[in-house]
Order: sequence, then structure tokens, then C-alpha cells
Amino acid sequence: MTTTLISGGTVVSATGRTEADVLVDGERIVALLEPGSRLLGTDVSAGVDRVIDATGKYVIPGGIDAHTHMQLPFGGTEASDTFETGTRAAAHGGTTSIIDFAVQRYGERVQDGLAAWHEKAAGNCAIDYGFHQIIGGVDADSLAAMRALPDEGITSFKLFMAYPGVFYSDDAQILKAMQVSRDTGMLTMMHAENGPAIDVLAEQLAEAGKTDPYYHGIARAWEMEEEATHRAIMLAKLTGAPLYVVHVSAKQAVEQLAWARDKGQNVYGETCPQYLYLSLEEQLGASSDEWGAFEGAKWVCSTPLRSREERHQDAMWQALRTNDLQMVSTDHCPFCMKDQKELGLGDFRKIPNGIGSVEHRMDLMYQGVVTGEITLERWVELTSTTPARMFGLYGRKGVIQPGADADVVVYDPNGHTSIGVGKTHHMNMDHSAWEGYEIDGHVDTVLSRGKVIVDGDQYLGAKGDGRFLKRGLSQYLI
Ligand code: DUC
Ligand code: ZN
Ligand code: ZN
Repeated sequence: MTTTLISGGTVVSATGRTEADVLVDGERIVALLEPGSRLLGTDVSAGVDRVIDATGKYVIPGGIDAHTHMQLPFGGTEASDTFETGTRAAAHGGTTSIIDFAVQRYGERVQDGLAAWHEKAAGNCAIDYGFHQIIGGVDADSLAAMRALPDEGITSFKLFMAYPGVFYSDDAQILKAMQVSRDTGMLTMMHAENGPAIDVLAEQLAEAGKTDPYYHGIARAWEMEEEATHRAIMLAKLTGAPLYVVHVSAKQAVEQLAWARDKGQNVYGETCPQYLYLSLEEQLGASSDEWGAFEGAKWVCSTPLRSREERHQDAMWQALRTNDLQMVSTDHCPFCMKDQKELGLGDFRKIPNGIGSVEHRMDLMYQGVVTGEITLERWVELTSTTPARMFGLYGRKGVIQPGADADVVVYDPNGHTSIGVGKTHHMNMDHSAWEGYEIDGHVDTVLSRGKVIVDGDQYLGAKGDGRFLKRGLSQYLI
């Protein structure tokens, strides 16, 4: 077993920061020591196998991205990152755990969908991974199968109020699934957009010749997100299910969440970097020699980018400060322009929905610290500690304390990161949604269960380092 000392750094948690050295034995953190590695007056640094100098740097718990879609079949193609490429990219960006979505499709048994996901991931991941379960067909069989999921370490499931004919659940199905959520304590995760209404608007736009990627966002109007969020909240209230709304992008949807939380309801929400930084106006203005206005397809995702003029992005940052939103995940769902996004040339409805960000979430959110949108502690809370608590991993993950897995990132606030293809990009994509972003900070060293897997820009890990995480129930259950 290797012993490692991370010395001279500032250990940052969700509640504060302290000058301390972190002692790792094998896969676990065993002690936080006074600067100078002093324990009972003795310097322990001479007795360890390896010392990592973190002087002038932050030492933080590894990032947890609780919303990814590796190899997701979608829109006639499949998300371009495998578990191998996607988790390696995540590691480069300081994320040491992901929670991906296993898929049960309509007509398929939940157990079979889950088994297929285990097969895709097992032996391929660079970092630890867990699963939520997408329920694409709520019926008597799937409802019964859902009750067994917590024993498998899967303590949350996702339903879709969007995508009729694909993943969609109607209100009756949602109600029944939420009753299982109430009975078992599993968290109901909701894609809250009114899919049937959106599909009508999208068809009308396409018939009127409005086929560019920009119209994806017009069809998916914020009213459709607000309405669905409200409906999900009311169904959750009726059933007593704990509710977590994914990829919130509209300020009106946040207002719904805040309203329900103010009334004491057990309701949570995440947003994603794209809803903090990118906008519908930029998507409209996007054009390139290669793709013309179809360049905007790079930012087609659902929920869609929102108008900067309407100040949705400002509202997301504010909600992160006020805790009306509790977490930031990526909804990492990458597609290449060539052969994938281009399936929607001439019809935005056929563009596979998704943006790839798993590698950049920690940096993009750190930029929020630099610009004064959030504090250093809140950065750690939003990207690691709350995801661990929300999804039943806390203690093992999400914190630097004795007994926790040694998933640790040494982050250099004086470093610099240029994002883009040919720069820091390791995701399996032929473009970056974040091309040209400059970050005042840098992921220097990443440890996953005590093993250094990233050192500088060098990857030292191996396929299969990552293990499946059996998760407990959310700590936010009341
Ligand atoms: N949204 C996306 O952008 N991609 C995959 C599924 C989803 O809900
Ligand atoms: Zn979704
Ligand atoms: Zn998603």
C-alpha cells in the first residue's frame, strides 16, 4: 500500500478552508495534519512513499458529476463518449466520480436495461461510477422492478415529461412511479419540459421553413419548462415523493422550485454550465465557413439554451448562491458534428440533443469563483459535497476527512487552462462547445482512491481503475 502526503496546500471544504497536509494510506485519507506534516510534534513526511507539494494550491475533494450520458442511444445515433473516453476526460478535469443514467427503454425490462449499462461500464472506467435508472416505460413490471433497485445501489430514477414516443411518461405514469419513490426513498429525477406541446410547436416551425438549430430553443420555450416543473412539483406533493429536477435552465422554473421549497417541500434542482455561460442569442449568431448557421447545432441540448436578454443566466448564478438550486452537473451527452449533429441538417428536430462538458465542469465553475459569482467553498459544495450527499455517497466521497476515499484534486489558482479541441480537450468529440474559453485556474494533480491518475497534463491511470459505486439513499430525505 502506497502512502502519500499532500503537503503545503489549503484544504477547501463546503464549510471552510484550512492550511493542512493530507495523509493518504492506500485508497483512503487517514489524517489531516498541521502544516509541516506534524503529528504529536513529529514530522511524518520522511516516512511516506510520496509527497505531493501543494504549496499555494487548493486541495479539494474530487468532483462528482451526477448527470452524464456515456454511450446513450439518442436520435438515431449514440453519444460519442464511451465509458472509457468519457471518464478519462472527466479525470483530466478533476472529476473523480460520475453518476450515469442506465436506460430502460419502452418494452424492455428494467433489469435488462440496467444489466446492459453494467456491461458497457465494467472494466472500462478511469474513475468510480454509479448509475441512476431511466424508466422509459412505466408499467406494472417496471414499477415492481424499481422497488428492487435500492438493493442494487441504485437509489434514484429519472422520468421524462418530454420526448413523446421515446422516453416520455404521462401524468398517470409519473404519479405511479412517484408512489414508488415515496415508498422506497428513491429520489425521483425529472426532465421537466412539456414534450407534447413542444413537439407541436417544433412541427409548426419546421413547416414554416424555420429549420435552423436556433429554432430548437424557440420550440422549447421557457413556459414549457415552467409548466412541467410546476406539474412535477404538484405530483410530488400529492404523492410525497422527493423530487430532483435536472438541467434547470429557465428562471421561471427556479421560481417554481423556490416556491415549493419555501412551503417546505422536499424538492431540489441542478443546473449545468451551459445554462450559466451560453445563450440562445449566441446560438443564433453562430456561423462558420464549414457549417453556416448549422454551427449552432453544437449547442442543441434539452432543456435548451435560454435568452441572455431575459437574464436566465444571471438567475441561475443567483439561485446557486441562494441555494434555490443546489448542484451543478453537466448533462454530458456529446455528439460529433460530422455524422451525428449533421443528421439534423435542414431540420433541427433531428439534431441529437446534447453538449459535452464532463471535462470542464470543475474549471468552468471555478471561473465563477474568479468572477465573484460564488465563493470557493460554494464551488466545492456545488460540484462535490452536495452531489455526494444528494445521491448517497457522502462520507466516502465529497469530503476530505479521515476514512473518506482519497479522491483528491490539487487545484492551482495561479494556473491557466485554455479550453478547446487541440488544447485541454480529451472528450471524443470533433468540436468543443467551450472552444476559446480561458480559465484562471488549473487542475494539477488528481488522485482516485489514492492513485495519482493525472499529473500535470499527463494521464497516469488505466482503463478499469474505476469501480461501480453502490449508493445509499439521499441524505436529503425528510
Ligand atoms: N437532454 C440532452 O440534451 N441530451 C440527452 C437527453 C436530455 O434530456
Ligand atoms: Zn433530460
Ligand atoms: Zn440528461
